[in-house]
Amino acid sequence: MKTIRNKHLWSSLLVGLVVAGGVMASNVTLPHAFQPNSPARASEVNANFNAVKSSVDDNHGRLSTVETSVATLQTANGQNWKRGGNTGTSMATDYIGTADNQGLELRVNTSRAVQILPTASAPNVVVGGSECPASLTAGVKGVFVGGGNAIGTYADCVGVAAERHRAYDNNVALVGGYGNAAGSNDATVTNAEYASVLGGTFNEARGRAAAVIGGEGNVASGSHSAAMAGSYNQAGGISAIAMGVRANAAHNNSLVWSDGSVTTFASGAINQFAINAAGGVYFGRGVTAVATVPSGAFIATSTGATLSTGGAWTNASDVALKKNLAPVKGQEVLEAVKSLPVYTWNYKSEGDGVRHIGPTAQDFAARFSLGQDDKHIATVDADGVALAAIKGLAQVVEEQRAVIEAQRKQLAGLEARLSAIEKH
Ligand SMILES: [Ca+2]
Repeated sequence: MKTIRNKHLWSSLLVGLVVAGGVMASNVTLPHAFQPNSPARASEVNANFNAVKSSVDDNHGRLSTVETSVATLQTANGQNWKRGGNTGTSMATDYIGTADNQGLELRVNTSRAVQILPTASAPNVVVGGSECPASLTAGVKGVFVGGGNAIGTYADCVGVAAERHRAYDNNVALVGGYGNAAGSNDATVTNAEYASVLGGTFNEARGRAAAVIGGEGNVASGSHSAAMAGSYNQAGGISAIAMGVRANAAHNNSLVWSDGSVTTFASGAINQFAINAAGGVYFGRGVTAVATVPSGAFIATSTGATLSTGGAWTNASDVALKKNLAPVKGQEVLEAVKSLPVYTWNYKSEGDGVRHIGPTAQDFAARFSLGQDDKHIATVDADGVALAAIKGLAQVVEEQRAVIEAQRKQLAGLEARLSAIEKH
């Protein structure tokens, strides 16, 4: 065997072997060192070579492991979500989230922005920070809590339950606002599902499928009820609606609107539509200007007809609203009235004991041809017929009075003549 006498030659050989592999070699401790002018035994040289071979073999194994890991990482990298967006994904199999019973949290600038919380079925989604966190009753599912105080700008809400958004039942939603609650705060999370509060402050949608739309201090406790905007409204009846200020729709299917001029304004019966409006009520048709309720009117309409604050229905009769004015012969109207049947009767929709008096619309129309059809009698026409008949009757009376006066004068003349005869 050839003898190697130079230690530096050994070092160059080892470095070359390692660098040729492309990786750093592990440390090698050579069992023998050779000195200049000292013979190197074959066994010692072989031992050194064996040590080098063992190290090279070890590095080979390590490289194989690294190559396998790199291949695995390359494969995994192709499946990761990328900042620049992915291609070739499938909603059926690809998703961001967890595969176990752990939630997912999104943060910005280290602050919580969104929490997605797992349940046995529909997850709960809470948008907002942790400074003023929403309160979700244990066991609820399918809940959505949007911004509002959940964003967490009111530090004083921490520890004050009423100032947090609260979700008491399954599948409720609190979209925004502050200190709102959806669902009923009781022992079950299924008796007021689908309730929601759109916004506002300290509103509560307690009934099943109930809703509050903004405002403050509104409560919709009836199922399918709604308290809409305004403040301190209550919708306690089923499918009831309360609007304005301090309106109380306590009965089923009632709709109550109040202006806040009173402490409370409540429905009085089911299926009732109740309005409390100190500024009056206006009904318009095709109105493009401001709704105006004249002084002295409670209900005004775009037709000009009103209900006075004293309780009198008042027809529109302004000459400016009229055309084709034609004179009326009072005695002709009187003759028609004389032939007009007049009855006492009751409406079918009212009780038999509620009696009225007047002609039928058909008899009225047959004689006067007034109004829109022969099914109705407008009060303005009935009044007009009565006035015209009165004028006709007054004319008759006046003519009779003239006859009587003439007869009186004739009688006076006769009496004078008779008296003169009797004196003779
Ligand atoms: Ca409940």
